[in-house]
Amino acid sequence: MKFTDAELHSRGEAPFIDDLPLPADTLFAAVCPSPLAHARLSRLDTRNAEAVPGVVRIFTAADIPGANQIGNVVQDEPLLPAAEVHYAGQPVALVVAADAHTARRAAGLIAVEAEALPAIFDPREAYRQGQLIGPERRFVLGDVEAAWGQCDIIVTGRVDSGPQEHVYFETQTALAIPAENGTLKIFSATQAPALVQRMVAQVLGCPMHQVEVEVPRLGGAFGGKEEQATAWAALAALAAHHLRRPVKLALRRGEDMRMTGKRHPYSADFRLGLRTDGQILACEVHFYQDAGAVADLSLAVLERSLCHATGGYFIPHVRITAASCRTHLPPNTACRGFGAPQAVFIIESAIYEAARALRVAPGELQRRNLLQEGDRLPYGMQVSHCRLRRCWEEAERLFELERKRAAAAAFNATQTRYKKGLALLPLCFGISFSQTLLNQASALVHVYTDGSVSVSTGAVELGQGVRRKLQQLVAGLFALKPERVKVEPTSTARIANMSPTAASTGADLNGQAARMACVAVLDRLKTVAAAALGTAAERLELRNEAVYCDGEQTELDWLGLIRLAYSQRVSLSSHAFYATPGIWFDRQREQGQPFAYHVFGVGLIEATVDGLRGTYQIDAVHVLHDAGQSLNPLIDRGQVEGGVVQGLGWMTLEELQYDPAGRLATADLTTYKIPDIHFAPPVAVHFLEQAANPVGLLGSKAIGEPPFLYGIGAYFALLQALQAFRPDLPLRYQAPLTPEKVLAMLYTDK
Ligand code: LUZ
Ligand code: MOS
Repeated sequence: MKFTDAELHSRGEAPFIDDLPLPADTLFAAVCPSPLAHARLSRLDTRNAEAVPGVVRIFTAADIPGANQIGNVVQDEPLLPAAEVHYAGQPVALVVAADAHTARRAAGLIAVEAEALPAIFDPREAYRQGQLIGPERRFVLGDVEAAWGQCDIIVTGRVDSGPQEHVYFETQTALAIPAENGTLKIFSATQAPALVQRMVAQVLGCPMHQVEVEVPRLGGAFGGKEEQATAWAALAALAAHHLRRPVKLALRRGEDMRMTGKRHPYSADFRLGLRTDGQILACEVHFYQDAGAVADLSLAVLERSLCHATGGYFIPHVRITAASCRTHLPPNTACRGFGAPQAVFIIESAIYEAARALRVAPGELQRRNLLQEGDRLPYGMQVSHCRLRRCWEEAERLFELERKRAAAAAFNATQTRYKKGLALLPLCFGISFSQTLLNQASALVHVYTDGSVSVSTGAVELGQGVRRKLQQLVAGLFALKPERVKVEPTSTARIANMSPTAASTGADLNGQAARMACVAVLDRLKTVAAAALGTAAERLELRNEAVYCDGEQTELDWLGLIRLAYSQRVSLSSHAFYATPGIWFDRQREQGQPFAYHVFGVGLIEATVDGLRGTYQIDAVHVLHDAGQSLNPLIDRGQVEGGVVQGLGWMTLEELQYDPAGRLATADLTTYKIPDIHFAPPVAVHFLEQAANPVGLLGSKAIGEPPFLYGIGAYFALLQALQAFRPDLPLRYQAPLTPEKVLAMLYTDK
């Protein structure tokens, strides 16, 4: 590979699906969205749309040859609705035309005749009406009822967090190309190629082997393409199947924002009991998750929330109840952190409230209750190799916390217009898909006769650098220069049944499989070399593209060895399969060992609030992060920085607003503000040293999602600054804390 993905990105040369050269007879599709949030469909009047010159055909539910169903976890999601619509923006018809502009214009001319039905936009209201997706779940540890009596103080409260748009650079895109004999090749911007393949086959009523899904790379995903790339690929495939011509469907930003789901908003009630010495004894939380209109991944997200309900703390008596509530909004979905950030915001809010009641610094309560080795989590698993206290202690020293606290206090004592706050966020994030079965991966490695290597896995490159990590891993195992190793685009024809590239496990799972495949080839090569050199295979190793025996270079180099093995008819290819050992979860008892390990760390956020304007600045972020023995510290640093900034955005600026009919009012980036280069603070990233992960790939730890959680500290840094203006401030835990809300909190007494 001449350039890595990172190099291609920075040169502006990384091709996405939208950049692929198109076959000459390609047609273009556009979606007609439902204008209503909940309605009974009576008729789609397509006459005006059909009359537009260039329109080739309009597809509706009646055109689906197989099952009109793309629900994965729960079968509750039609590709195109036949009778009812369940959210504004839901695709009701597909227009195919000679060009995208014509298709879009025609889609706008379809009259959706429908009878409006009552719609719900609030998860608590959905809960009251019994609109639940799946049964309510409950995790219990200890005896919470008995524990309340031992508490000196009990605080209660309500916490809300808002939705978050993924804002991947590349919008949802698919290109379906008919090939010979009724087969289809689909280029899909998906984190889950096997899911797209399965759903397309189901919709078309054909075997999965008729459908190949290939992903060159994604321009970001953040969970938004784990489940929600499927519809667009299936729609393009439906049209290509009928018309026997290539069909491309690429959403525009506004369409994408209106039609796809977000991070789940959560509302929660908490009750936290402590002793006066600051030890937390009991915790009760009730989550109301806003699932949107269909199940999507909501139940899996809910499970991760349950698992992270006590954050980085040990609480001996716990009862967590969680409900996934069906509303008439686009189906909410995976988004970096997958329900853990919402849960952690809630427990951190409870602790902040308790600190106020006890008149101690929040950091004191946090430190006192940090998880340690062997502590039991609400799902029964004991933390092992716990590094949280070590992280906290090192962070206090490394970040010069005492000095920073004193400086902020001195600043606040002298300044009237500006006040500073700082907050720490301890991280404990479980790694593995909580659905045990998804923790599997395979890899296919070929060594060609010129000594170059091809690696295929199920990992999708989404900007997180997984290709680079795999390339480096394989080059290391064969002792080759990285340029000799190519990591292939992800394809269902090379790798079957891959799990989505998600849950921060992409490099972990696929890297393990790639390692096993390489080791199998390597073992064969060593046998060949041992025979040729008249020695034992155990004495041999590969180094610097040559064979070494007992540490001495032999006359056999990499290319010579490959040619020798080929001439002796020894296979230069291998396929390998990896399944994370030791994990399980029992949903009857709500107990198990769902995670292979945990990622730890501590983040510090410093903020300054302008009490006149309500605006604020995040001054600096310091992170001490446990990346294990990092596979690539530069990539991991980028993941930490990006995760932190995305977390800051969720807590501060990013606010989606809907009109009373449930239509997104902030469907572009002028009204939905995300952190930009001016907002983003410097993020100082330190990795915990001497931290090899005994159960990770070459000692590494997963990196993708955990650092997002550090951004949650911003909410509490801001609250602290606000309390410096007004010690009697009525605290509210309602993210995002936009400048408008800051002003309202400072100057109104609600
Ligand atoms: N996807 C999923 C995920 O299906 N299960 C998970 O546990 C998960 N965790 C994080 C992100 N995506
Ligand atoms: Mo994800 S939220 O790991 O797709």
